[in-house]
Parts: sequence; C-alpha cells; structure tokens
Amino acid sequence: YNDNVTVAAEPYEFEFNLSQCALLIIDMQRDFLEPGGFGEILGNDVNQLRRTVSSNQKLLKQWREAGLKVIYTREGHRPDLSDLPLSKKIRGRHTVCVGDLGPMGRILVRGEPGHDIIPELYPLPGEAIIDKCGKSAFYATDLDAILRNYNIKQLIVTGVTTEVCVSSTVRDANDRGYECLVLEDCVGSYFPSFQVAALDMIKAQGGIFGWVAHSDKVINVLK
Ligand code: C5J
Repeated sequence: YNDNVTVAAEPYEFEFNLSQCALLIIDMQRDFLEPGGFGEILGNDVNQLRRTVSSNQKLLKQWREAGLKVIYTREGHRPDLSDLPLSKKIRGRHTVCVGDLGPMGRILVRGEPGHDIIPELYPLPGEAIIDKCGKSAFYATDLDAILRNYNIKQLIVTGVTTEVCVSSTVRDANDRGYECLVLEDCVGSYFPSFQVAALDMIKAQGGIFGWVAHSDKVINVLK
C-alpha cells in the first residue's frame, strides 16, 4: 500500500507516512485499569478506562498486521525508589502511596504485577517498552533517541490517562517536533469532563498540540 496516508481528524486531516509513524501506547498498566488496583484504591472508577481496551486491541491488531512500529510506556519506579521524588511520594496524603504494598504488589514499582501492561494489550517481543518515572514519556527516558533511530516523526497516541500522562507526553512530543494524532476512543480518563477538556485542548487553535480522531479512521487506511 501507499506509505503516505490521510485520515479525517480535528482540527483538520492528519497526513502521515506509515513507515515514519509509531503507535505509542501509554501506561495501559494493571494498577490503573484493573479492579482492585491502585487507581481504584484511590477512589477512581476503572470502567472509565476499561472502555478503551477493546478499541486499543482492534487498532493494535491491524497496526501489527501492517508491520508498523509499536512502542509502549509504563509509569513506575526502581525497587529502591531512588527515582521517586519525595514530592510525588507524599502527594495526596493517601494512606497507601507509590512504593507501598498494594493488592497487586508494590504500587508502581517495576517488576511488580500491578506495574505491568494489561494482558489484553501485552507487548510482543521486539516492541519497545519505555519505563518512565514521570508523566511525560520523554522525561528521563531514551524515547527520543529510539524514535530518532527508527526515523519516526509522527505518533499515533493511545492510553491513559488522557489529561495526565497522554497530555504531558503529547505536549512534550510537540515541542520536540513530533506530530501527534490522539485517538479519542483509545485514550481514557477517570473523569468524563477531563476526557473532553483534554482532547479539546490538544486540537484547539488549529491543533496547538496535535490532532484528534476516532481509531476507525486509522484502521480504515491500514486495511
Ligand atoms: C496518572 C497516568 N494518571 N498514566 N498516570 O497518574 O496518567
């Protein structure tokens, strides 16, 4: 198929080159998405995030079949917590915080069951996983180097949460010269009003941080 494709998006069509575009799946981790995980312990409704799982599965299947690049991120910390700022550890005054024992192991600690990607979207061998201690996937990681080495210039972004790690990453990517298309049905927030606002902010002012579209638009050009 033609490497150059155009999909309907907001604020206007997104033109991209399939060989220079990666699917970036942000923080689809058990602790954020599964009942009984850290997200739910904090009082969040995980169903708000779970609705993104089947959309991501459908897109991921087509993306992989087209032989295109997939990159994952996970938010988490070293077991000794040396990369966890005290400000992040104590924020919220929660009774359980990052590094403490939760229902799926130590919360947001690398190597623990709750830190890993949900089984429905589990990475295949050869698909890069970026472990990050911050909200932006570029902060203190080798994501930028990996994208340059793969000659990736555009990103299709999915994952959770829309207003936190997806937003921080898209804003950071934009400053570094990457063009981002965020898929509205493949990103999720615990807060419905934040979902709408975060997507509105990305596509406002002529696409100040990027583009927004439904995943069907991308799937259609892969078939
Ligand atoms: C949050 C994330 N919301 N992955 N993390 O704390 O968006």
